[in-house]
Amino acid sequence: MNAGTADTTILIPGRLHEYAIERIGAAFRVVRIEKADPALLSPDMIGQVRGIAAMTTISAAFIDALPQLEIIASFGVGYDAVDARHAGSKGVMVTNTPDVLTEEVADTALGLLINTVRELPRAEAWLRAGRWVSEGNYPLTRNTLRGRRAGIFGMGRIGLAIARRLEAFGLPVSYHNRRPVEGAAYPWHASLVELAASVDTLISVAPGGAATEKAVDRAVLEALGTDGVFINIGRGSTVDEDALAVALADGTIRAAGLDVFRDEPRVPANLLALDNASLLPHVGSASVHTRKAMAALVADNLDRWFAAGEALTPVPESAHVKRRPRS
Ligand code: 8YV
Repeated sequence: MNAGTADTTILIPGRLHEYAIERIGAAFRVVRIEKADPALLSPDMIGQVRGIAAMTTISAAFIDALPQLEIIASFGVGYDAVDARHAGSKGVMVTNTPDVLTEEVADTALGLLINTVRELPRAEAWLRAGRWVSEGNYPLTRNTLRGRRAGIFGMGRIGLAIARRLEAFGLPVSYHNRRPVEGAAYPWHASLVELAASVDTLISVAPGGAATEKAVDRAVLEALGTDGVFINIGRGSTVDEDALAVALADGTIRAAGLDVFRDEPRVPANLLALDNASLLPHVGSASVHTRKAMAALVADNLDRWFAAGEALTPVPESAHVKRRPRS
């Protein structure tokens, strides 16, 4: 155990990566509960929790219920499940796990794009079903990456890593963020509809939350057009899934590749029914290598916070938070 942290209580609500649990358990006193519900903690315990490590929803009410809480170390780069603004306003640090998953998620995005456009999962299913022998070659795909123009919604670290890969594939790239990204040498569009209208391949890496709720709607899909391909590797909440299912069914756009959904792990039946949708079960960062690096960063943030009073990867909403003297 680290000197001085063995009596520091870290709460782990719900499931968490085993390596994070192991690392945190080696340095701190760990309390585990089924979900982030204060009713599951004794009054004593409520007064002891100084840190949370989680990959689940952490609400404002839960933060308020824990008077000694100093830090929430969230697993994942997206932290829409944590009320980070509230935490920041209460002087509670929130950390996420950026950088260590960037290249993995970008790899997955390109895989999903190619699967969607060139129908590789369906071609493999053809082979496995014996149809290559019984019926002959898999039909030529109507879609190709050749000649496509890509637009990225959410040009952060992962967006840039996807853009680099798209460039290597020979596709011109442009993007939409609220503001142009300093140092990004790609054309910026002031609105998502404008971006969609100027490309035929829209890739969303946008984070979840109120600002992006159902941002990809009927109007965006119409602007993308009948050759349009939509890829989502960010968050399901950024898409109007019903509008997307209709757009895929009625030919408003050509195809979609989705790794994320609004109500995971439930995937809407109207998307499952479509053969021009390529669907993955949220595997963007899901390799042993990358998930272990994410778990390590959760533990490293807690270690650094309690040893030195600073976090390695604070989210912007809590970047101002300083460690308070203990009451
Ligand atoms: C993880 C993710 O699947 O990092 C993110 O934001 O969506 C994924 O890498 C997720 O965090 C696991 O809960």
